Amino acid sequence: MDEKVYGWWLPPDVSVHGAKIDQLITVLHWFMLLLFVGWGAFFVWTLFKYRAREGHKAIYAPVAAVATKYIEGAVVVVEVFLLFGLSTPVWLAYKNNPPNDAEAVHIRVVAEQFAWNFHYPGKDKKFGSGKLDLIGGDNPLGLDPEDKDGKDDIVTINQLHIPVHKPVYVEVSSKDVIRAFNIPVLRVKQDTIPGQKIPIWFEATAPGHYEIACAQLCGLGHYRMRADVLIDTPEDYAKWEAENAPPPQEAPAAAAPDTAPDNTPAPEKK
Ligand SMILES: [Cu+2]
Repeated sequence: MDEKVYGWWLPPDVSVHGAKIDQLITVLHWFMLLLFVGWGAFFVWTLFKYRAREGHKAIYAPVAAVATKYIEGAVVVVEVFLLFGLSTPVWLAYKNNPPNDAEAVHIRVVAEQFAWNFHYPGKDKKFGSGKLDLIGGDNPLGLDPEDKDGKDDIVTINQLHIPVHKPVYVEVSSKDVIRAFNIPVLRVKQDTIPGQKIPIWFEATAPGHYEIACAQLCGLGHYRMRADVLIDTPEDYAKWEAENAPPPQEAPAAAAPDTAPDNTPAPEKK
């Protein structure tokens, strides 16, 4: 990953919906700057004007000033406008427009201590089912080997591959505690909650190698919940899919240890 792409300001935006979010962030920051400078200047002015000095007596009763009431009223009006006039419409436009089911790439994300599991449905576009008691070191999602829908599924750890220029529909969940799935360059951030599958979607506009972070302090290993997101060209994505399906646990290790994955370049058809 090229860390130089992350400068001092916002990370690069390679998302279809990112421009609107950036616009919102910019407006909010200018408003916060205005408030900060305004209230800061007022604070310094009061320190000077009401400082302890000869012939001056402190007043303990509230001051009946009219101007500050108008200013406070104006701040409330602007904040209501920011929330209901700018933020809510952007959020609703996003949340009410999930991508077309047929054309989207579906991925499930399951967070755990302290890693990200990515589950792809494979060629049949059906996720294999999982069982809690099957979860183990080599089967982090507890996928049932008997389930035919799961035969061609791909499971990766800390490595998310997505195709460029294609909507991606992700359901995020967590095995244990609340975390937050955050891909800064795609302007995606969604809490992961145990027991819930929360949908989120995005579309990348350029290939590249970036970073996923956990944006919710979730334990001692929170700092190492970094993962790679690889935005592939359609050819690279197809190649990666072919190379990684079926998943490693599918290989009949006891039956044919020598001929296992090397001689199977293409995914097996069921
Ligand atoms: Cu975390």
